[in-house]
Amino acid sequence: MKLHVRAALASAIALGVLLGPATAALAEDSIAARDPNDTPGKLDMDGAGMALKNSGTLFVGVRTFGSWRDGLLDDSGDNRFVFYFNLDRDNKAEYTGKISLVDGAFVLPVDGKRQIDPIPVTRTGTTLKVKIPADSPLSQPDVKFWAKSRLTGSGKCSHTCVDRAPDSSALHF
Ligand SMILES: [Ca+2]
Ligand SMILES: [Ca+2]
Repeated sequence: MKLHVRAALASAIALGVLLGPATAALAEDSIAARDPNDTPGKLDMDGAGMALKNSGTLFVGVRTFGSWRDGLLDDSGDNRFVFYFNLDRDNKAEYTGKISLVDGAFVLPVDGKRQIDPIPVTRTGTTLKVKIPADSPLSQPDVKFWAKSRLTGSGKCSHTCVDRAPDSSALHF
């Protein structure tokens, strides 16, 4: 049991570090949570993480268990990672972004109270990471973040597979 706890902790730390070694070193705050192998299909998330640097730059990201091809998130289809940002301590997200592949690059357009320019997304292996500038309304120390993946494919996902991470809560500092 002790070993199990230690492995889970090490894995959560690894997920935080995936947001970037420089990010981790300079972070004012960082948080990461594992998500179980709980959803069929290729977009089953292994975890989500968030880090706020002293500069005010906010990083958010997710990692999947398995690999998948970029085209799975092509803008012409319905498959997405959806990022939720709750800024005022209620249970609703004020801003929602949906990641897709547009002209060969991943991007996060954001809908919400104020207009925000689409934010570039970086893919490294099975991790998607978004760097949100310090002057964005999303870069708040009390931000709550969670993510969903949505995949409509074949087999068990012929209707739609949705994974949420964390399952029933949000990441917050
Ligand atoms: Ca999962
Ligand atoms: Ca989940």
